[in-house]
Amino acid sequence: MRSRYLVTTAIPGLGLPLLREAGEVTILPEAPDYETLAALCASGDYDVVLTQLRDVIDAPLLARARIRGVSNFAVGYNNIDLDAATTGGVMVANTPGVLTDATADIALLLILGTARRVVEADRLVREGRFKGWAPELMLGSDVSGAVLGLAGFGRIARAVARRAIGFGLEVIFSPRPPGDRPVSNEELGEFAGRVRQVPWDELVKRSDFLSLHVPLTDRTRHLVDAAVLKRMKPEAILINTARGPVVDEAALVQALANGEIAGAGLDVFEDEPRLAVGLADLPNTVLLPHIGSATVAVRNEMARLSALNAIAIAEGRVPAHAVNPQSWT
Ligand code: 8YV
Repeated sequence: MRSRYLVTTAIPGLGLPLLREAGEVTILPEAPDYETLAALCASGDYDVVLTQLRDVIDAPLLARARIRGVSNFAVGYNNIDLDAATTGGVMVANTPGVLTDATADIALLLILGTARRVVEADRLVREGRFKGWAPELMLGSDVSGAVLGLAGFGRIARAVARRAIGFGLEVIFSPRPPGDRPVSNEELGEFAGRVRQVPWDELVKRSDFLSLHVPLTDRTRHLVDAAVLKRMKPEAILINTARGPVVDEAALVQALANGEIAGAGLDVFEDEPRLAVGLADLPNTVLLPHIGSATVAVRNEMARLSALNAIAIAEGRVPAHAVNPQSWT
């Protein structure tokens, strides 16, 4: 029997042609709600589901599901209950690596864009309020010489560090906030002697730019809450290209409105696509619609990887990017 794939949202590039060559492909006409997706997964009509971040694959859905695996079109997989998948023998795969540089570029863009007030400045020009150069027009803050604190030191954080060093920032990091673990020089590799590990609390206090690069887990949900925002410098800027719920967004709005911190550059939101009340009215923010991986080449690669992962799972092979390879042992 040919493999059967359920694709919750059409993917670009070679993704769909690869799947069609390998089996029967069903593409849903619109993003499914939870009940629809749960029923489709329970139907027994599909071997593998190719999901997006907004598709919630939780324990109750997995308990009813009759599928071999889930191929997520993302490097993050916080939409999937991994323990329940592993217990249920459901293989989960993701798309790491291919979006590292693109996402790091967006983090740098947010650092530069918030520091130099690019959105405010652009708006001023478009609205006809640019009346000529002036010594104090649209003054921002310096990036070179500033301290960049990286919360997390995985692939994307390292790619941000590489860029930031080029821009003359001093880079400090905490590898696994709010916890800690020592990172050896060997592990630091090219960064040994060029970046410095500090405890999470010091990272919060010292950073001019605090950039988040942690996965969303029970431990990192609201990692940046009202108390953390209060401990940041008043001139500090928060950058989030990771996951919205890592930040208490309502507390962030308060902190920005009260001048507890100077600005925020966000590519992700706590309850996407909704924004916390008041966030969009704050001038000291740059807000992007989750475009960290949004280049043509990167999305094509994500599509290719997620299709190859799905095909491997359907054919009973452990995929190249298995998140829980132990699920089949
Ligand atoms: C995607 C992402 O745009 O890979 C991730 O974890 O957040 C982004 O690259 C998003 O996941 C699309 O599903």
